[in-house]
Order: sequence, then structure tokens, then C-alpha cells
Amino acid sequence: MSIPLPFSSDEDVMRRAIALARQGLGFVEPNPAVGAVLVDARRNLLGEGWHERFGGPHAEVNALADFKNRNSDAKARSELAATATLFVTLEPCCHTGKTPPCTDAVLASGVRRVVVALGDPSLHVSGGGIAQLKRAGIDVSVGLLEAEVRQLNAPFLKLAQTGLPYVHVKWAMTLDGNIATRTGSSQWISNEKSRAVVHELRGRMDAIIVGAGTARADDPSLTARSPGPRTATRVVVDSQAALSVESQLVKTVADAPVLVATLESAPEDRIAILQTVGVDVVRLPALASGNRLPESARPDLRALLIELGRRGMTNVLVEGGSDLLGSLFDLDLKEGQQLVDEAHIFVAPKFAGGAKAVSPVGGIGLEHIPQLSQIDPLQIEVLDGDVYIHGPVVNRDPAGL
Ligand code: AOF
Ligand code: ZN
Repeated sequence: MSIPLPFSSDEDVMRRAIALARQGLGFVEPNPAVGAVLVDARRNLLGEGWHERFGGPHAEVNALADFKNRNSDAKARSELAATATLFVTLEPCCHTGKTPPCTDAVLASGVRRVVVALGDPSLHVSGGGIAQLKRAGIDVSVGLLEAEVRQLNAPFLKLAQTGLPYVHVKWAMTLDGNIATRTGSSQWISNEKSRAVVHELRGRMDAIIVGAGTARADDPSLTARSPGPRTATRVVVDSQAALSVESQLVKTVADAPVLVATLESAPEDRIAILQTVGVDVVRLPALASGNRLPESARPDLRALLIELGRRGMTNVLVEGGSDLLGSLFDLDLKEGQQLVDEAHIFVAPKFAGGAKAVSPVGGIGLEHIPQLSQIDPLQIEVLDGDVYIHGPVVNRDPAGL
């Protein structure tokens, strides 16, 4: 058996902890994905673990259990622990939630040095874990590879800090920027491989959101073809609660929940019909709009996101159509608080043409180039000829330059 080499730097140990943490994504939300690695004074691996599922043991506890498994002798263990360092991607918790405080486990282990990438902003921790370890005389340092961990846990951080879920937007379009032809035909613009990526994405979402027009026109089921770690609630933004009980969404309500987000003024009989067939309905205020007629009023998407956040939803995916994405992008820049967080765009090497063909993001839009939000950093993958462009969306100052 080959003996594993020691890690060559502290960064390398933390990188390993981040790689472990990543394996929890999709399984742990609304908790953060966390990894922990215990090394000796020469950075030889002593134990490692990650937070594997919501409600389960935390990363530190799993890493310390792995250490115990590898060293059954308690005396040898305590000698090793005295010179060991625990690398953990998130500040150890100091509260009793579904599991006891990790700070207690760290102190009981005899480890004297802890390296943390990122403080936990949750109200129940928020510096308390680090303070407790320091008070007990542990050498704690914070900030190693913090940016990487922030990126990994951007959805957890957004929910913890704002109460809003992390919003992904997705569309598939032609090279000339259309999501449907002039007759509304859209199946399929992107290829098999792109669509498989979308199904993977759906499998780690808490909600998939579409507009009533898309639900009517495409009659999608919005389920994940290959089940992922999570089952997304299918949300229809439907001001009149007009979703048909014959729709694929309603017919599959036993497989995944359906939530209709409607207006407070929506017809009571429509709401009752939907509730009878097992659809959850939430009534929202209308979006304040200067010159819109009452019959074209729309539910306030920010209020919807607040409601989804209140339900502990961490990642949501807005799949369109053009009107819904337009309202979202319009709000995004007006609100001063970012609503769109990450974009997934599939570009098929095809042309639809036509002045009446549909573009992905409707709404009012922006006036000046310096105002535009953009993906940064940008990732590009070629999927059997389709181009998949994705990454976090960064807002520019809405006032522009
Ligand atoms: C850690 N290590 O691996 C994770 C932490 O209900 P519980 O007991 O699972 O606690 C959840 C909270 O603990 C969560 O909101 C976050 O603040 C922290 N997550 N902390 O020390 C971990 N997953
Ligand atoms: Zn913990």
C-alpha cells in the first residue's frame, strides 16, 4: 500500500477541505457545504470529513470520527492531536441545532490549532465559534481561501444574509438570440446534451419557476429526468390562478409539489379548484407599476422570493418565459438588492430569424451600456456543438456612468 504524501502547503490542505465540502452540495441545503481536514505538524493526513446531508453530523465531527477510526489507541490519538491542525472551510458552530456544537467536539479532541476559511454569518454563530475556541486557548486563524469558500457557499450566504434564495436563470436560444420561432415553436432549440445539463441543474434546485404563459404554451412537467439530490417545487407565476387542472404540472403533483403564485385579487373559485387537486397557492401583492392596467397586474416577484426564502429554499431556477425573466431583470436593477445571481445560457448554432421571434429577456430593459449586468467570471463549455455559457451575474450601478 502506498503511503499518501503530506500536503505541501496550508492552501493545499484547505483545497482538499473545499473539495470534500463540494460533495455535500445539493444534499445539505439550507445548511452550508462544509469540509474539514485534520493534519499533523508535517501536514500528513490524520482524518477528514464533510457535512454530508441536512440534519447529519457536521464536517468537523466527521473528520474527528475518521481520525478516531484511523487511530484506535486513545493515548496515541491525544499525542497526535496536541500537535495537529484542523482545517475547516467554515467557522465551527457553537450552538446546539440538530447536532451538538462543533466547538465542543474540537475542544474535546485536544487539537490546539484551527484554520478557518470563512466566518459563519448565521445569527446563531456569527463569530461566536471562533471566539469560544480562542477563549479556550486554541490558535485560530481565519481567511485562508475565503473567496473560494464564499463562491462555493454563495447560495447559503445569500439566504443567511438577505432571507432571499439564490436565483439562477436559464434559457436556450438560437445564435440570433431567439427562444422560439415566430410561430412560438421551441422544441427543441438546444441539443440532448444541453438538456441533460438542465436536468442535472433541476435536480439540485428547491424551486423551478415559470410564468403562466410558458406553463400554458409548453405544458412542461419541469421535473428532473434523472432524480438529483433534491426535488424542486414547481412554481407558476400565474396572476389569475389560471393553471389548467389538465396540465402536466397538475397531473404530476404527486411526484413533485406545485405552487401557484397568484395575486391577492385572483378569482377565489380558481384558487379553490387548484387547492382541491393538491396545488399549493400563495397570494402575493401586485407589483407596483406606474401605468399598467389592473387586469395586467403581476405578482411582485420580490415578494415571491421572500416567501420562498422563508420556506428555507436556497437555490431556485427561473426558466422563463420572456415576460417573467424581463420582470425579474427589471426589478433586479431597480431594487438595489440583487435578485438574479447566476445565469445558465445554452446557445444553439442555429438561426430562427423574424422580427416577431421571441427574445429571452423581455420587460423594459436598460438604456445605457455602462448599466448592463454581466456574467463574471464567465465559464464556457461546448456541449456537442451547443455553447453553454454560465457563471455568477454581477450588477452594474443602475444609474450607469
Ligand atoms: C459547522 N460545521 O459542517 C456545518 C455548520 O441544525 P444543525 O445542527 O445541523 O446546524 C446547522 C447550522 O450549523 C447551519 O445553519 C450553519 O450555521 C452551521 N453549519 N457548521 O460547524 C458544519 N454544516
Ligand atoms: Zn457544527
